[in-house]
Amino acid sequence: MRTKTKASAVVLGVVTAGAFALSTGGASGHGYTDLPISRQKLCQNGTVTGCGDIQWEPQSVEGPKGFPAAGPADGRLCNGGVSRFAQLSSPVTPSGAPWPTTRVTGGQSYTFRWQFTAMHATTDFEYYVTRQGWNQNHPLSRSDLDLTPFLTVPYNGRRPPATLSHSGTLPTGLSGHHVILAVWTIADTGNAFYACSDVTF
Ligand SMILES: [Cu+2]
Repeated sequence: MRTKTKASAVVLGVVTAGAFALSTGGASGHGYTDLPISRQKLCQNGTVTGCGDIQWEPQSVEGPKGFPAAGPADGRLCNGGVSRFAQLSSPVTPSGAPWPTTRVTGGQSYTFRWQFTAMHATTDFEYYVTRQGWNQNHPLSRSDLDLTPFLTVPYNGRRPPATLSHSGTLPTGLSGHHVILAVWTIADTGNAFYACSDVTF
């Protein structure tokens, strides 16, 4: 009996160590958008306060890839399904104020920018935007978004530079406050990185 307990403990220990390695693997590296500025970057640079852990690691909003068919659950898109970053999915900042927005113009070219702390092999970058009349009073969900990306930048498994910019045309027909959801899909893992940016058209 004593031996069996010991064996179980050893097995449990291995499983725990494995889970730990998974959850922390590459934790130092990833990326986020700063043009238009993302919620995680606003938390990191102190424009928005009280965000919790995300202020130390805006690059770590990492969740399952495959959006919109798979990926984070509705209401958890802006935090990549990571519970400790849940503030990012709130429709308002931790102080209850609206998220600061970047002014943009539909139909115009815009240069999107990512900052990377690790340059992972990349499938592509996709950008989604909310529909006109989306529900601004709940955490962002698929029903709020046009689920066809307005911009897709294929990357064919290459690794991006530390700072990557690419241009695309912003959709027309939108006015007022919207959210752009940027998705960086990693080629050689099951994950993607998510960043929500609030904009005013
Ligand atoms: Cu990484």
